[in-house]
Amino acid sequence: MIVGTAGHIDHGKTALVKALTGVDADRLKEEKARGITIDLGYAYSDLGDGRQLGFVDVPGHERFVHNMLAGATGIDAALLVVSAAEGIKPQTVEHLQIVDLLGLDRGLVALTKADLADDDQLLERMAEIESLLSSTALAGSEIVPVSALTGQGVDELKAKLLVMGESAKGTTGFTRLAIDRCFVLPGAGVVVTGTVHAGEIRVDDRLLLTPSGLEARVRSLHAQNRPAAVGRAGERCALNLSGPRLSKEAVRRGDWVVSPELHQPSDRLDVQLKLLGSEPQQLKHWSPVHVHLGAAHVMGRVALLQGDRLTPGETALAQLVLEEKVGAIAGDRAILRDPSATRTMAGAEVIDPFGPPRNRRTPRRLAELGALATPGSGFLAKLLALDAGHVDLARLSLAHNLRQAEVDRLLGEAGGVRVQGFGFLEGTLDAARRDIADTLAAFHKSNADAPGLQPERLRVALKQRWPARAFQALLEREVAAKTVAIDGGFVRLPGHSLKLGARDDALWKKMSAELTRERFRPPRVRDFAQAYGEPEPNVRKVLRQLARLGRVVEVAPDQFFLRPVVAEMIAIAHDLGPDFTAAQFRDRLDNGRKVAIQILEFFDRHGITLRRGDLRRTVPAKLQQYGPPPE
Ligand SMILES: Nc1nc2c(ncn2[C@@H]2O[C@H](COP(=O)(O)OP(=O)(O)OP(=O)(O)O)[C@@H](O)[C@H]2O)c(=O)[nH]1
Ligand SMILES: [Mg+2]
Repeated sequence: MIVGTAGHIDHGKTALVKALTGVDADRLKEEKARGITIDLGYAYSDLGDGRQLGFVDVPGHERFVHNMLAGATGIDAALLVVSAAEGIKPQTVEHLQIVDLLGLDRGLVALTKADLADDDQLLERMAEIESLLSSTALAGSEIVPVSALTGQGVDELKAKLLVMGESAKGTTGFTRLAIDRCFVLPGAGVVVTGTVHAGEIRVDDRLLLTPSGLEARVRSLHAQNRPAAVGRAGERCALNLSGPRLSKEAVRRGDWVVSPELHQPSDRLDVQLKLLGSEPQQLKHWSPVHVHLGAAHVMGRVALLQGDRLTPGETALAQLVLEEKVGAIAGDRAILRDPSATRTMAGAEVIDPFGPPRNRRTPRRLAELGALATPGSGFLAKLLALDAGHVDLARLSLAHNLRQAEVDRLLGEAGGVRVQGFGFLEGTLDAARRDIADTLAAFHKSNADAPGLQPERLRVALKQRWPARAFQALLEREVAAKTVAIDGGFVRLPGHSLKLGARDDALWKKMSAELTRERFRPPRVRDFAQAYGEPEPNVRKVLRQLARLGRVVEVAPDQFFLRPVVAEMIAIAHDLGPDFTAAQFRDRLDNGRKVAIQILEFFDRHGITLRRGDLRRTVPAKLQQYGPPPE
């Protein structure tokens, strides 16, 4: 478990960490010279029995809150430090707000410099602190008077820290580590350090940096300051990385090292936003803010999704629109500070790391976000139960850092079934089946001479409007179940066959006899028109309708062949063996050079033949494209 300090400048955080671990976490020259902490410091205390306490020591100075944030987002428990000599000060309050907004509910308070106060003063301070904590997740936390100078209370504090338990970070998901430092170690190369937020990291793992996408192989690693074969969620690790384009300059604090599966940087985070009650005024839509997430710090704007203003102390759905992409998953906490970075304004919990750029506040989207905001795994059942409820399972896996087995388990628990990449409830699938069948039946009834609906037309004609990809999955399910058929790009009910009007039907009978008789050299549209005294456009219309039904194929403009004849000609071409000429083909069909070449060019266009110079060969995978050749 990693404990992070918090508290006002000069209240004794670094001195306390030293008293607890023996390590001076102020490592910078400037820190030593000024006697203040500027950047994050790290210290570990080995207790000899395998147990260990890890500390992140943060600066208290108001100008370095951004550094404090880079450390605080990875910790499991807070050690709030308040000087008995000074009591509650501005960064005591701000750091506590941050800890609370991060959702940390484990912590202790160290009432430091106890040697400078008498018992009455200590009791008074403790009462003040208790009341400050009471409105936070740390309400009721123990307050331990300590002195780094005399050693009073230090052992007691250590014992209490040790029983706070284990890190709650899960090792089951894909790996992600938030980088807070990057440096070059002579002889080793690029080293990054940070907290593993999920999963495990092993030597030789091939990982990616988010958002840059740079490749990084783990050459060696330290976990909690010791050489290790594996680093686990909840531990601080140092990774020695190598990669083709990796350098110290290419890595920044705030980048993530992730499993390739998890690399999906985003600049639109849909969140549940809580505006602090201490804010002086309402938060307006599109306010600029500093956003701190993981160890990252970027500028962004708040798009409010419910109303145009948010009242201090209230919570609402919002989209954080960032100036740079970051790595984020659902459940991550972000802290928002005002544009001049002088105060903490709000906290945000990521609900969907891939917020849509458009339609982000439609009723449908708000219903989805409301379902997603349900705590625990209950969100999935709620999403599925929405009208036209469906879940993109690949997106779910990425957004929640879940492996496929876990996604399937949760889907099962929520009563859902997988159809290709989507999850649905059975009832939803039944309704979609009826909707598709009813819509097609109605269409066939009023359009008896049309072969059916193109898929996109069908999608928008349904009672229930589905996104294109979810509809595709539903439609393929219907095709597999043979409740609908797709012919020549048209969806129809299996029982529907095209009915030509009596006139057109008579025309087709005459033409089909000719197409059979002269099967390799069939008459063209104009020939039919002249022979039967029909207007050309009508002949063309009838033949095109039959083409959509798959009865004829338009091999060259206005020249239609019966479909089985096309299959027969493919078989003949194949029979000629590899590297045949147009003349050989023409001789077999006996249909003249011009038509033979038109047919071969049609084959070339459809990938049925490959042409090199004057020679062609058939492509085995394409031989059945027009069905089996007739006996
Ligand atoms: N008398 C007394 N002095 C202390 C104690 N702890 C710290 N100090 C002194 O208080 C000063 C500040 O201590 P630090 O530990 O650097 O304070 P800090 O909270 O880390 O300060 P920042 O990191 O800059 O926010 C130093 O001069 C310490 O020697 C204590 O228990 N008793
Ligand atoms: Mg310090």
